[in-house]
Amino acid sequence: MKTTDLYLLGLGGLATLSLAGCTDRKPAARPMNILYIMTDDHTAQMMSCYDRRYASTPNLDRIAREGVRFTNSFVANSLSGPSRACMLTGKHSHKNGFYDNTTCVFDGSQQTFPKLLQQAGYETAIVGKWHLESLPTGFDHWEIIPDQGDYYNPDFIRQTGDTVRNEGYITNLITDKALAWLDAERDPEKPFCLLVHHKAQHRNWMADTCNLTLYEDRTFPLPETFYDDYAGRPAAAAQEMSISSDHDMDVIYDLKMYRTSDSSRLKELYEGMIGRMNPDQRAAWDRFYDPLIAEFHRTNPQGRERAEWKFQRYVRDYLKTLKSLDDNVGRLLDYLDSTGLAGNTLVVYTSDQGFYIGEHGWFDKRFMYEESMHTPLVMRLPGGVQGDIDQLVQNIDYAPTFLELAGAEIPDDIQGRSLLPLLRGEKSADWRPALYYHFYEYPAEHMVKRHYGVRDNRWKLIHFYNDIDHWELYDLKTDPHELHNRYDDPACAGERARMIDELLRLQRQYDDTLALRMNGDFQSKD
Ligand code: SGN
Ligand code: CA
Repeated sequence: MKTTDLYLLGLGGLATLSLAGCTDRKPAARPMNILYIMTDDHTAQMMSCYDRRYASTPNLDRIAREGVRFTNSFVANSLSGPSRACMLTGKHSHKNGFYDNTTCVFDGSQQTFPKLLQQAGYETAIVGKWHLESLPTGFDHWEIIPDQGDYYNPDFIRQTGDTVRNEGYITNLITDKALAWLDAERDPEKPFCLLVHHKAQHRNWMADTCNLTLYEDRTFPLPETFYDDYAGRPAAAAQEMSISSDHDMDVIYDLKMYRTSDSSRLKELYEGMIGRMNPDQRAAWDRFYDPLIAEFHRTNPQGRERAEWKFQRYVRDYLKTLKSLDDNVGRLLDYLDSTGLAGNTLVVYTSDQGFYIGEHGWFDKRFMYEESMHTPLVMRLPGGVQGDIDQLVQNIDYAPTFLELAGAEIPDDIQGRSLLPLLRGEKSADWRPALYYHFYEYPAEHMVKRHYGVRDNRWKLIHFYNDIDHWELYDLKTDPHELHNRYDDPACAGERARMIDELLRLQRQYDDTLALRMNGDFQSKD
């Protein structure tokens, strides 16, 4: 009998049936609640349980300490909308139909895990960033921000269809709404699945006024690859996500060096954002930034000095924004503790993808190179194992994990794999040997070319296509920063052939027919 069956029997007042013969009557097992917290553009280099160089994230680390840290967690398509669609459906982009942020509308009539959880007796809710163009389906309750939303005094779209401006800072507000639903609005008789989707850490990293002065006395180490020359990697050379380029990382919009007399590509966007602030918020903002702006114009750094000044400002803003995020995750964990829900709730923390913090000289994501494809993932399952889980996992795995936890059937067309056996410490000898990736949003902002590829525990093969036909192969063991493309290196011919076979195998398994056609000569190889 599944846990859900026990629960349903319990609801019908028949719980004792499953305990027939017992003298000591225990309550029926309740299905586990699910609290899924997903941030935007939060990368593992900025989470202290993964990397101690920059951030201190005690609340996020607590989930890992009391549960598990996945050391090899990746996304299938490193961009917000596509990642969310993969997560909701348990399928790669070519199956859920949401390939990119710019041209797609999520088909809300398709199968998603929240809908299947509803059928299994769960109450489902989402608050925060949605970013799938159509309105949410499969949720008993939802309140979302339009598109990317705003850090200050943001609008929220309600289930009634109204768009309502809320006074305050986005990360606090999303958490307030999540807590309000948990505490007073949900049906306490049903297990819940709540998705808390933050706007933070998305560009342009506008911190709460109470955190503005943090980290100003710190100078952070430049990543080893900050001055990458992109040799042997033409797609990496063609991107527009360079910290040093003022076209890509805007001094006004991204780094807040705003004067009405100056101009920049994204100045108007920034004016819209500070224009939303109330007088107190704006006064605190200007009090902090005005002296920095004056200093910036006085020193007017150029060349490498300017690039490194931009890096320091970027990291500080990112960390200040992260402080609110970590504090607010703490509020949710405290609530679970104080209500006793912690003992019966799976807590998941992840991001919609990784992000570059100066590696290769970049911000943003999109590429299959490690810092973007790799994604923080920590989970706390009551009664589950603790420590690190090293298997290769991907965001298409969340849907089947939650379904199995709920005791629901996992439909055959779901492409991900349940992580529950790993969370329960069961043997997993036949775990997948490699992961598949496919990025489509090109031509578009940041100009990262279309590509797909495969990553196993040591090697990575990437094919950039569309207006380029270029293959790359990396040995992550000897070249973890992916600086040396070994595709044409005769010493790697064996690994190259093996990885091409693995790529074709996965493209067939996942039925990515477009990609199979892009393989050129290899497609006929069967
Ligand atoms: C915005 C940002 C981009 C970012 C995309 C996608 N530009 O367009 O830098 O790559 O979102 O991000 S901005 O000028 O509007 O800030 S995603 O995480 O939502 O996919
Ligand atoms: Ca994102």
